[in-house]
Amino acid sequence: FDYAGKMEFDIGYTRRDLMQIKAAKNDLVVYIITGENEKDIVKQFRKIIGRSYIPPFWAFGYGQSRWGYKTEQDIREVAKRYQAAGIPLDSIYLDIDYMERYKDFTVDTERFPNLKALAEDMKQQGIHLVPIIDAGVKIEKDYDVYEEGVQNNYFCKNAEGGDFVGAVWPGRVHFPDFLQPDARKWFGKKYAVLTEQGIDGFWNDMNEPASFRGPLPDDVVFPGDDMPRQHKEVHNVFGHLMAKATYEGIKKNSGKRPFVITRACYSGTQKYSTAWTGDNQSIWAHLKLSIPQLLNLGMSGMPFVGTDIGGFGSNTNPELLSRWIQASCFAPLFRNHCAKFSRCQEPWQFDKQTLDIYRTYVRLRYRFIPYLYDLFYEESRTGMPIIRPLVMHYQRDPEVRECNDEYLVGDRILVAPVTDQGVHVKAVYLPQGTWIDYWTKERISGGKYILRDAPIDVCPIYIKGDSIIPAWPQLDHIPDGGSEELILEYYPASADSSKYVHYQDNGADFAYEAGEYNLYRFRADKDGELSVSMEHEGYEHHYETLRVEVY
Ligand code: MIG
Repeated sequence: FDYAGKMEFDIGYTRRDLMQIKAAKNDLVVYIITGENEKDIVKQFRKIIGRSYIPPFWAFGYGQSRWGYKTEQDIREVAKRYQAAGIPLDSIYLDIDYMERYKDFTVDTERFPNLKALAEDMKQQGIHLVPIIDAGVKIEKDYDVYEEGVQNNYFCKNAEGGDFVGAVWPGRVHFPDFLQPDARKWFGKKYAVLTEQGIDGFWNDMNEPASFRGPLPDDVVFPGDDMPRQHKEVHNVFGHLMAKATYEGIKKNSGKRPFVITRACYSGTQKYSTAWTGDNQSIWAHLKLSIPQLLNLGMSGMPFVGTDIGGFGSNTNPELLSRWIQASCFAPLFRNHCAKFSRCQEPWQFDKQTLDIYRTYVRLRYRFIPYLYDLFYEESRTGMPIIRPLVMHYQRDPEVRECNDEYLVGDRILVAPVTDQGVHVKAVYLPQGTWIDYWTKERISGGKYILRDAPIDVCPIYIKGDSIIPAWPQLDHIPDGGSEELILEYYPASADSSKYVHYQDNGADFAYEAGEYNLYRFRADKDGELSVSMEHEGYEHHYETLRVEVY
C-alpha cells in the first residue's frame, strides 16, 4: 500500500481469518506481489522500492551510545575503557547534550571545546563519532538555521499559513518541510558544519516527527514542491525524506558513503539510511521481540537495522545484557544505547563474567565482518536481507513457519539465542542438512529439534555443512580498506569441495559503482587445497594472506 498518510492495519486481530487495512484516502496505490516463495516476493518488492548502497566498512563495527554522555572527557573515557577491556569499538554516539541548547548543527564549546581535534584523535584510535540531529529546529533569533528556514519558507505551516510551532528539546521549534527539494538540499548542506570537523556519520532522531505536545495536528501543511499536503497525508515519509536530505548532503559534502541512522523510515529508506527500532526497554520481552522485529524489517526492504542493545529505558542487568549482546551479535546495526535515567550499561559496569561474555561476542562479530560485508553486497543487488527467518531458506519445512527465536545469517550461519531469564538450555530447531556446532564442532544432522546446553556464556550457533565462511583475524577496529589477511573457515560435510564468492572494495566511497572492486571465487577441497580465481578484478588492493582453516 503506497500511502504515506494515516492507515490502520488489523491483521487477524479482530477476526483471525480477516485482514483489514483502512486508509483515509480512496485512490490508494496497491501493489499485489505474487511469487513462488518468500525470497521471490522480497526481491520483487525491492525492485519496486529501489536498491540500497553498500555502507562504509566502519558501519559494520560496534558502537557505544548513551543519552547522558555530556563532555569530551566522557567520550575519551568510553574509548579508553573499551581499549582497556580489549573489546573492539568503531563508533561512539553523541546524544543531544553535545549541542548548544539542543540547536541542530551547533556544538556546545564548553563541553566540547574542540570537536575537530576530538574527532581526529578518535579516528586515530579507529573510532568514528556519530552525533544526533533532531527534526525540530529551535526558534531563536539570529540562529542561522531558524532564520534561513523562515526566510525561505522551508518550514511546515499551520492552518492559518504561519510557521507551525511544536515543542521538542530546544523548546519551541519549527519542522522543516522535507517534501521540498530545496529544503532538503538546504538542510543536507547544514551537515557540513560537522562533516568539516571530521564527522562522517549521523543519527537522525525525533523524525516521525515527534513533538512533546502530542502528535502534530492533522492539518499542519507541508507546502512541498508541486502542491501543498496535509500532515495526515504525509506523516509517514517525514523521517524518510529527512534521511534522504542527510544522505545527499553528506555524499555531496564528502563524496564518501554516508552512514546515517534514523528512527522513522518508510519503504525506500534503505537507499539512504540504517534504522534502529527506537525506545525499547531493558526487559526480557523486548529482547525476545527484537528477533522478529529485525527479521520483519529485513524482509520489508529495510535490512540495515538494530535494536538498542541492553535496552533503552529502565535498568538492565548482567544476565539480560549478556543475552542481548549474544542475540544481536549478527544484527546489521550493532549498538549499545540507553536512556539518561537508566543504569549505565557499558559492559564494564558489571562483573568480570559479563565483561568476558561481552568481549567474546563482540569479537565474534568482528571475526565475521567480511561475511556480513559479502551479504551486503548481495543485498545491494538482490534485496535479500542479511539476517533471515528460517522460512526464507526452508520454505517447505512446516516447523520453521513460525520460528521467531532463531535466525539465519545469509544461508550459512544459524543463530539460536536464549531470550528468557534464567534459562540455560535451548530447544534449537535445525532444518534439513548437516549442521556444525560452532563452539564444539560437533556435527548434527538436521530436520529435528535438539536441546543445546546454553549456560550464560553460550549462544548456540551452527554452521551449515559444506560452507566456506570468510573471516578476519582478531582486530580492535575495522581497518580502512579492510584487513590484510582473510581467513576462510571451511566446514566440509558431504561434498568433495565447496565454493564461495567474496567481495572486496575500499569500503569508503562510491568507486565500486564504477567497477573498482574485486570478486574472488574460492574453491576448497576436502584435503584443504584452495584454489582462487578472479571473477572481477577492479580494485588494486589485494589480500596479503589467505588462510584456510578446515573444521
Ligand atoms: O525524547 O535524544 O529514541 O535514542 O537517546 C527522547 C534523546 C529523545 C529519543 C531517542 C533516543 C535518544 C533520546 N531521544
